[in-house]
Amino acid sequence: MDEEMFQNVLNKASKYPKPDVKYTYGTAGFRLKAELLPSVMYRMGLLAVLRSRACGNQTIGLMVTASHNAVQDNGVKLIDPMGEMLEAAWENHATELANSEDIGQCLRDLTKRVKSTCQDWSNDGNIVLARDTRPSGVELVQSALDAAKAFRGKFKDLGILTTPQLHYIVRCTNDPDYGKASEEGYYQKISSAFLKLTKSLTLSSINIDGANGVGALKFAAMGKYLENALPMRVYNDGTSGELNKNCGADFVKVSQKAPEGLEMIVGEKYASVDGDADRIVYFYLDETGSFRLLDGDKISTLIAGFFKDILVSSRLTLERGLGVVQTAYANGSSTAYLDSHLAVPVACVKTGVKHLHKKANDFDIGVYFEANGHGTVLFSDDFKAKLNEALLGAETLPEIRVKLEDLKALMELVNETVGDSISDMLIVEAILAKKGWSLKDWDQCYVDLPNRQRKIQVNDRTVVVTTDAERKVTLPKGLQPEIDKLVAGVKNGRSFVRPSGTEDVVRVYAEAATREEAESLALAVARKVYDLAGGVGVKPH
Ligand code: NG1
Ligand code: ZN
Repeated sequence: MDEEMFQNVLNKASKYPKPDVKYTYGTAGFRLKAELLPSVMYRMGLLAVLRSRACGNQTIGLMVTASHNAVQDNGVKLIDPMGEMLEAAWENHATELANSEDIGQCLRDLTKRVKSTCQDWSNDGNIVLARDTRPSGVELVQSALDAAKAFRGKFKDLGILTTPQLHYIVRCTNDPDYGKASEEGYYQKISSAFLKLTKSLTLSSINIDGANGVGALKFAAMGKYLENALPMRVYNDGTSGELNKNCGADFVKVSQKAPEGLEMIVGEKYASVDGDADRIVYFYLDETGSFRLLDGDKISTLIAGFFKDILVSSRLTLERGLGVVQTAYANGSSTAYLDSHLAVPVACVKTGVKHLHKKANDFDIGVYFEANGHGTVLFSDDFKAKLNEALLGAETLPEIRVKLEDLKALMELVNETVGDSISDMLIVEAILAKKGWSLKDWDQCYVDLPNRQRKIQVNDRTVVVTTDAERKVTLPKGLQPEIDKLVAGVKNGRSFVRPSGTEDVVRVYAEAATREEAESLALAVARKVYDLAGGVGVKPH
């Protein structure tokens, strides 16, 4: 091993001293107050280069973002070669490296370990970096670049991008068949699929809440490629308001009200994205002026229903078929609708996109969404091969060919690497246009059960341990029987408790037949958590 290189890495590291913090690479990578991140960022620059070396010099992505969190926060996630999230074993390497007191030694050991088990080791190392619009991102990217230089990796700083754009670019860099590896290539691929699908259809305009973040910039950029097929107005574009403050997809989903910064009008269509534009939720005002939310569950049922119809009419037969993946946060009505109305199989997995993504691979067409609006669709190789074969078949009837072509365009419109608000919005818009549906028509597919989420501060959130895709708690002992008792007394009641992976809190979810019951069930469960899991501060009331 090259001692000079490790010495160089160590020397440069002194610019980024590690504060007294225990870091964990969680479901969203590292996410903290920005001032606690320079040392982490330096180390993740090193890890990204090492990961690339271990993947035979395929390009690895490094995204600097804290998504829907406050502007003072920031974070970092690594992206694996096919545009997917970092492999689980490497999450542990990331945590180890971020916490090491002797970074030179830790990196030397890690390199040795990785190299010894690696089939296609390369001495090069290639990474691409991007950031959202957080001001702290500029210096944080610089720390990662310093690391890459010291560790003799090659790097490309792509400036400001949405998280899904960077995932797409990483994928295309390593798999050019997927598309052109640039921001422009992204707009071209997605817009041309959208224009194909909506050819000769008239689309009504959409109002987008850009959360004062990168989404606002990139929706506007995409607009230029859509040839006026979809009139878009972007609000909360960052020129005055603060990132994610009283706006954006998370605010709208959790508070179930309109974001600040736009005046809602009855009959108009609205969507909110989050701070790195990987989530989207829709909303509108009904005739009575009530706010109506169409969340990730409504999006996944819309997409699954459309795929179901088109699969039937295109006569494609698939072994593993169409399926939907949800988490425990999915509204009970959405699960019932998929099950009994659409007859589409539903799987439930733990919170965290990587779990949904993995499970979606079990289907030929796997639709996955978190209720908060993060999701996409995955297609199996078998599906792709069958579709292409049917399209090439000389005997394919013209009316079937039209359906197959729609299916192909729909597939190209999807960003399979990760949830993507731009791609997801265009999928929704294309489906609504094809069906001739308004948001109200879509909304009426099923009625959400009223629900409420709460956060409880506890001494140590790891005392809460869950099982059954987080739908039951095993620890603290006695908590689950209490939840069961509370739920039993409520019509259509359901409630679960889990430690957050991204914040230092325990989350409570409750749903019931009425808003009042959902509220009081959430409160009662929150109070039990407070009592049995070591609540701190004021008891929920
Ligand atoms: P945690 O903090 O583990 O609940 C939150 C979201 C997840 C996911 C991650 C990553 C909820 C209830 N949880 O996770 O769905 O999006 O952040 O950003 O919305
Ligand atoms: Zn996000």
